[in-house]
Amino acid sequence: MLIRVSRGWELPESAATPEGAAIGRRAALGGALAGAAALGLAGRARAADAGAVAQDPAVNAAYAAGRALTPEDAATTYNNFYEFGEDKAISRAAQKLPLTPWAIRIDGLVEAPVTIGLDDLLRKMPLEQRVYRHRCVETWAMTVPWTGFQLSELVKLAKPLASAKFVTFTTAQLPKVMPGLRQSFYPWPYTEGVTMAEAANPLAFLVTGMYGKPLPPQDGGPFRLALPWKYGFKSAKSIVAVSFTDAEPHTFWEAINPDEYGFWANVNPAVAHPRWSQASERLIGSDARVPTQLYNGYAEFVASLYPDTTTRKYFM
Ligand SMILES: Nc1nc2c(c(=O)[nH]1)N[C@H]1C(S)=C(S)[C@@H](COP(=O)(O)O)O[C@H]1N2
Ligand SMILES: [Mo]
Repeated sequence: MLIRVSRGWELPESAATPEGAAIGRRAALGGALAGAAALGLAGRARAADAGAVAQDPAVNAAYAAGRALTPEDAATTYNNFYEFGEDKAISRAAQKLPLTPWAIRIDGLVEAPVTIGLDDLLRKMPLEQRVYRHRCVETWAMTVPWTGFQLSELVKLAKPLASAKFVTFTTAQLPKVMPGLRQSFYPWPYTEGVTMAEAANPLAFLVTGMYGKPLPPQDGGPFRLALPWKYGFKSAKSIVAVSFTDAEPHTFWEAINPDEYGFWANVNPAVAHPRWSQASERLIGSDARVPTQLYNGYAEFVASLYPDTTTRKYFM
C-alpha cells in the first residue's frame, strides 16, 4: 500500500504540474500588484455575518517576508489538502466544507478539557496580520498575509499540565464533503504536532484569515496552523482538536512514510529529501526559482530550539 509513486505530494517541482504552469501564467498578469501594496486590504470584504471578527487587523512589521506577496488567486487555487483530493486543484471541491459553526476541542493533559466555538475563541485572542513565507516539502513556496494569533496564546488559555510535552492538532473529518477520506490507505484523520517549546515560540501562528479576509476552506478555513520554519505539511488545516500529550505524536505523514516526512521537518537547503534536492524553491505565481533558506529564513527566531544543524532528524 505504501509503494505508491508519482502521487502529487511525492513529486518534486522539477516535475511541474499542468496546474502549476497555468497558475504561473495567470498570476504573471497580476504579478505587478504583488508586494506590500497588496496589503492595503483594510475594510475590504469583511466576514459576512455582523458578529464575526474582522480579519484585517494591523500587520505585524516584525515578520517582514523580504519578498513579494503571492497573488491571492494563486495562493487560493494551488493547494495541498488531501481530504479533498491528491492534486493541487481542490479549491472548488473544498467550498463544500461548512465553516460555521466551528468548534475546537482542547483536551489531553490540561487543567480542564473544553470545547470552544471559534467565534468565542477569536474574541479572546489578540488578532494580527503576519506576512509569512510558506514552503512545501515538494519545493514550491508562497508568501502569504495570514490573520491570526500566536499559538502560545492558545496554550495559555488551555492551561496545560506540567507533564504536557507535545501539542497535537487534528483536522476535521467530514466524509460527506471530503472525498479524499475514502482513500482508506491514508491514516485519517490528518494530525500534526509540535513540542511545547515550539508551541511557545512566537513564530508559531494559528490562522483564521488570509489577504485580510476569512480563511477560505481550501487553505484550511476556518482555523489552521502556520509554522513557517517547517515544511508545509506540519501546518495542519481545518483544525477541530488541540490535544496536549506527554508522548511524541505519530503524525499523518510520518505514519505514511517516516523516512521522508518526519516529526521535525525543519526547512534546510543542505538536507535533501530522499528523492529530491531541497536547495531551491519555486515561487508560486511568478515561477521564479530562489535559494532555500535554513529554517525558511527564520533562523533568528527558531535556531535556539534545535541544538545543532548537523542532526539530520531535525530536517526530515
Ligand atoms: N488537513 C490537512 N492539512 C494540510 C494538508 C492536508 O493535506 N490536509 N496539506 C499540508 C501541506 S503538504 C501543505 S504544503 C499545506 C498547504 O497549504 P496551502 O494549500 O494553504 O498552501 O497544508 C498542509 N496542511
Ligand atoms: Mo506540502
